[in-house]
Amino acid sequence: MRRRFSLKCCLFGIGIPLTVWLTFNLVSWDLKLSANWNQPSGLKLRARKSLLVRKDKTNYSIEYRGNSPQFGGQCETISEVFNKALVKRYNSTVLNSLGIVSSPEDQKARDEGYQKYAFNELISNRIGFHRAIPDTRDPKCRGVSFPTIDLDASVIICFFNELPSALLRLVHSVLDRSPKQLLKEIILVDDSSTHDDLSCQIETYVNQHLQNVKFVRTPERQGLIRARVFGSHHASGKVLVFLDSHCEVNTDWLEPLLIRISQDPKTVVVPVIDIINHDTMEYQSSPLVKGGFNWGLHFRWDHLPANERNDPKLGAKPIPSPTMAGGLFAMKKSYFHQLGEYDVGMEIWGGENLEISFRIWMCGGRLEILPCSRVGHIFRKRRPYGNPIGGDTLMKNSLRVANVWMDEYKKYFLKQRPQAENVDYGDISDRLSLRKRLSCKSFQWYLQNIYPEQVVPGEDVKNSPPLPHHLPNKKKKPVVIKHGRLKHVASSLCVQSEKEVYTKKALLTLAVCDEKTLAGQKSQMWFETVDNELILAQMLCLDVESGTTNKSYARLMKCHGIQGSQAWTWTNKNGVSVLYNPASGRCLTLTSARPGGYLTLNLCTGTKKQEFTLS
Ligand code: UD2
Ligand code: MN
Repeated sequence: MRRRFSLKCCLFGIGIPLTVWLTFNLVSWDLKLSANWNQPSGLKLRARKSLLVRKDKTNYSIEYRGNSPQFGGQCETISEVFNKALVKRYNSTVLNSLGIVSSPEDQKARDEGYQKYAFNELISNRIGFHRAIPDTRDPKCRGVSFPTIDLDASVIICFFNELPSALLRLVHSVLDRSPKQLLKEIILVDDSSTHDDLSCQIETYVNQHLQNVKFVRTPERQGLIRARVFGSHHASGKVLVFLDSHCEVNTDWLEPLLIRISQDPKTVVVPVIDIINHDTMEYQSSPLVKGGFNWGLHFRWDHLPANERNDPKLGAKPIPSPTMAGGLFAMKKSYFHQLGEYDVGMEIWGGENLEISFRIWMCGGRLEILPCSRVGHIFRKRRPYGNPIGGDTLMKNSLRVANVWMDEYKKYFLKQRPQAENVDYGDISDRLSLRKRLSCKSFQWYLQNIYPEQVVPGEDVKNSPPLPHHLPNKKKKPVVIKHGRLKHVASSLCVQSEKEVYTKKALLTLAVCDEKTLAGQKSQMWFETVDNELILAQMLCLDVESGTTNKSYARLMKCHGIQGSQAWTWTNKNGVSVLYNPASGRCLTLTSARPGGYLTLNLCTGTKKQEFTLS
């Protein structure tokens, strides 16, 4: 409401004189900047064009120059989350039972959080704005003294409808873990979030409590690509560091990035992207890999070639990478502008990471992953936001990439995505002239010199297959720490499978404990592992059907080794020892305390129906 009102006011009250003034300024500004910068960027060309040619796009041009629109006044209330988070510090790197769901209100908050953000809001809010995280760097990176660095960074964080606790934990992690002299500022770009109240609260919090953090807002939703360009135009540091809005930076994350850029201003650097588990918020180390892509123009991770894998300096040495994932990288501001910023004809999400990667390598730069810089990111299973312009923005953006950068190799993309033939990808002439102006090399050169591992359709397979996008941990052999019967305390009954121990999807039930026969030794014997799995008869894992449905049954599934639905921790709730599944926030519960009673997952209330032992 507030926002609509202020926009209206803006449009009718000062809109017309403002437009005239901005039109005038826009033209002289463009000329000024073209003179300052060696290469005028695609954005400026497009902005000028759109001003002259497409009236409906006038606002779009203006927003790169104007101040960000403000809400009319203060937010009515600062919510609980903010007040609590201000004073709290979560000092452990282990999350224990933070995700426990013990009331219908908890359950509601958790479910709504998944809906809105596609990760566990309950845990994120309970952690607050500060927490300790494990230092995931190779020991070779630690304890080194850094040289004097003659650069400073503007950290640009664009967000659309982000959960405040996730965003502000990132902001505080940057403030807490970056040397003051190297951090020029943090720029928060609100890409016209529609959660008005939260957006206003974030702005108020930032203005009241944080120095060196600028809050700017796009007047209308731009998508992450144009929002980043918008943010970069507000930056005054020598280096731009882009981060997704649900990250946390790790110890000494900034120094390696800046040092490398100061050695070579045309090197674009990427930290290792550690994994923040979307269900549990646990911070986990990622393996060292490179960025690649497939011919459908999806980003993927590739193994390191053997010579790099066996290099004794691995872990501390830069890893040249054919592409970047997109969300986290640093480059010199002057180089960002010189190289043509981003393709601002791209919409909302997707493809810009491959575009900038190709551009960097083909136009004389370099792209590296720096293993001594670590930043965690919440990898989600889905994008929780919509797209106001409709259509498949990844498809449109990828078509722009293929047509500008891929020369004759674009046919492989079109073959993979035949639907692309009929998609309008807009005008790419600015980007084609940029490519010419920068005298960029061919895509064939890029494939031969930068990405020789890539298999071109029709050519022989040369190298090992790619890794999947989300880097699941490798399946390890289970390490058993304890074994025995899983007993329900009050009834002294034992948990076993409803079917044979090797039957997948079988539900779990209670039975009279059989401690005498050989069959009982097997069918009621549970093995607890270091990874918090409970494996029946060393065969199948205790698993839950689904984390969010109201009543989910416990069942046996093949062990997948990535925790989640198969992780169980012993937790004390109201003096009762319960088996808590962090991924669902729920506890193992009986339907009834008699033989044949089933086991389900329920709110952790600490009742007798949830009290178990392994003995
Ligand atoms: C990955 C990248 C992401 C981007 C994307 C391809 C990582 C970790 N993330 O997807 O940065 O390169 O691939 O385009 O490599 N946002 C806006 N406005 C919008 C939509 C999104 O500001 O209209 C923000 C969003 O709040 C987030 C960032 O852009 O901070 C990236 O979006 P995402 O997290 O949904 O992308 P992700 O991680 O799936
Ligand atoms: Mn992201």
